Amino acid sequence: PSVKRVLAVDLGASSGRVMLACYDGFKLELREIHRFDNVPIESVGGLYWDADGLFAEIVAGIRLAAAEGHPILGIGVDTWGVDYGWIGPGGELLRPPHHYRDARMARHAAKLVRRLPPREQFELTGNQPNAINTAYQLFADLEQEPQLRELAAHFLMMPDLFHYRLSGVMAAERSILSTGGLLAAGGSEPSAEVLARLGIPAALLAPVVPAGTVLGELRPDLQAQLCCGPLRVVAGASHDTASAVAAVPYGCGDAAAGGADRGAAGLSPAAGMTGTAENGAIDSAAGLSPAAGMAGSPQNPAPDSAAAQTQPASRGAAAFISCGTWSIAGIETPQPVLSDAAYECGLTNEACYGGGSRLLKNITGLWLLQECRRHWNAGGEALSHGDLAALAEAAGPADSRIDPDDPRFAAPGDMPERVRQFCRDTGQPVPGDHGELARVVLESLADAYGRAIDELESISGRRIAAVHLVGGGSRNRLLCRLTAERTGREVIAGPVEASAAGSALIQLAALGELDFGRRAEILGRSFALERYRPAAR
Ligand code: LFR
Repeated sequence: PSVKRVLAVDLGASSGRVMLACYDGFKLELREIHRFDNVPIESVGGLYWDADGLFAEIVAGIRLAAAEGHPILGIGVDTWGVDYGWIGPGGELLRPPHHYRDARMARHAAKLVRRLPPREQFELTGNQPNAINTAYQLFADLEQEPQLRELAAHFLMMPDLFHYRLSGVMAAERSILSTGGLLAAGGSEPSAEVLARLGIPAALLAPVVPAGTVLGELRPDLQAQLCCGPLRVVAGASHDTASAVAAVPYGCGDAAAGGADRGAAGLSPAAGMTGTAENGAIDSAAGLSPAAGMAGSPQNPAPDSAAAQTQPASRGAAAFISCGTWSIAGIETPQPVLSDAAYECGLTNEACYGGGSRLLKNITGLWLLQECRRHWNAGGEALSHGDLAALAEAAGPADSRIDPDDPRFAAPGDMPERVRQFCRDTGQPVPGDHGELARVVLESLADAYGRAIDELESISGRRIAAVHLVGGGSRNRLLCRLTAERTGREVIAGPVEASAAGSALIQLAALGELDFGRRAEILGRSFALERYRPAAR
C-alpha cells in the first residue's frame, strides 16, 4: 500500500518539533525530523515569543523532510494556547507576540474585573477567567497602545500565524480560539458581549474555521525554496491540548471511554473480554490470564506493556491528562459545563476536534521542573529530564508538598529556591538536593492530578475509571506511578507525542486519506502504551 506522509509541527512552550507522520492505511508512524528549543525573549517592555525564529525552525524542518525525497501531502501546526500576534495591513507581524507569562496583566486586573466580572466571563465563554486569557491580553494591549486600533488589521493566534505564513490564508481555527475567553461558550463565533465589554473590535478577528480545515497550498515561493512540492496547509486542532486529545487512545484501553461523546465510532467493543474496573484486570489479546502475575503491586504499581494494546471492559468514563509544560486534566463532554461548581473548581471548557467540548483543569505542569533544570544547568550542570526523573526516583517519597499553581511559581526564575521557600513558609521539611526537590514537585503534581480527577468526576457526574496520561510527561514512569496512586485509577500512559499524533490523524482525515472513525484501531496498532494500576480502593 502506498504510504501517505504529513508533517505535524508541535510547538510547546519550551520546545518545538517537526514530526514526519507516515500512514500506510494500517498504522501511523511518527519520526522526529527536527527538534528545537523555544526560548522566550526578555526585552524592554516584557516577555515575548521569538515568532520569526520559530518560523525559521518550521521551514528548516520542512526542508529536512523534503530532502528525503518522498512526497509530503500536508503540514499542520499546533501550539500552546492563548497567545497571538498583531498583524499589520500588509500581513506583517507588527512585533513579537507577548508571552502569556509576561507581567503586564497585573496592571489591568482591577479594570478588567469591572468591565467583565469573572463569573460572567465564564458564563459567556465557558473559559475560566485566567489572567493569561487572550481576551484579557488583547484588552491590556489596546489599553496600553490604543494606536493598535489603527495599526493592526488582525490578531492571529500562534498556530494561525504560522499557518498564515505558510499558506497566505488568514483564519482563526476554532480549537485554539476557544482557549482564549473570546468564543461564545460551545459556539463557533466570538461572543459579541465579551468583545463589546472589553472594547475589542470584531473586525480584528479572522474568519473562524473548524478544526480540520484545509487552508490552501504551501506558498509557491516556499515550495520553490524548499523543493517540496505543493503540500497543503491544514489547520488541524491547532491547540496542542485539543490535538493531543484527538490522539487519546480511548478504546485501546477502556471500553466506555470519554470518546463516546464523539460518537461510538471511536470505540471498538471489548469483545470477549473479562476484565472489570473492580479488579483492574486486563486481558491480553492472546487470552492470557489477567491480573495474576502482572508486574506491579498495589504499593508500587508498575507498567504493563504487554497488556497495553488490549481493551478491558472497564465501566465508566476515561479522563485524560495532557502532560507537558502544563498538565491539563479533563474529560470530553457534549456541551460546555457552566455550573457554579465547575466555575468554583476552576474548570474551563474548550473546543474539541469534530465538535464537542473538553472540560479541563489547567494545572501547572512540568514547567516547575523545566525551570529547575534551566536554573541548575545555567550553573554549569548538564542535567537531562531523564536525569532529573532518575534522581527523583532515587530520592524516595517526599514529606513536603507545594501548590503547583501558587502564583510565585508562574514567572521564570530561580525555581529551586522558590520551592524551598514555599516549604519554609508552610512549615514543611525543606528539600535538599536535586533529587529531593524534584520528588517534592512530582508528588505535588500527582496530588494535584488526584484532586482534579475527583473534581471532574463529581462535577460531570460520570464515574472516571481510567486516566490516559499523554504527552511528554507520560515518559516519566515515576510520575505515571504516582498518578495511578494518587488518582486511585488505572493510568494508561502514551502516546508521548500525542499532539503530533492527533495533528497527523486530523490532517490525514481532512485530506481524505484516513477515516477518523477508525482512529482507535489505528492508535492501538501504532503506539505502545503502558499501564499503571493503583492500589485497590
Ligand atoms: C498547554 C496549553 C494549555 C494552555 C496553556 C497556556 O500547552 O496549551 O492548554 O492553557 O498551554 O497557553
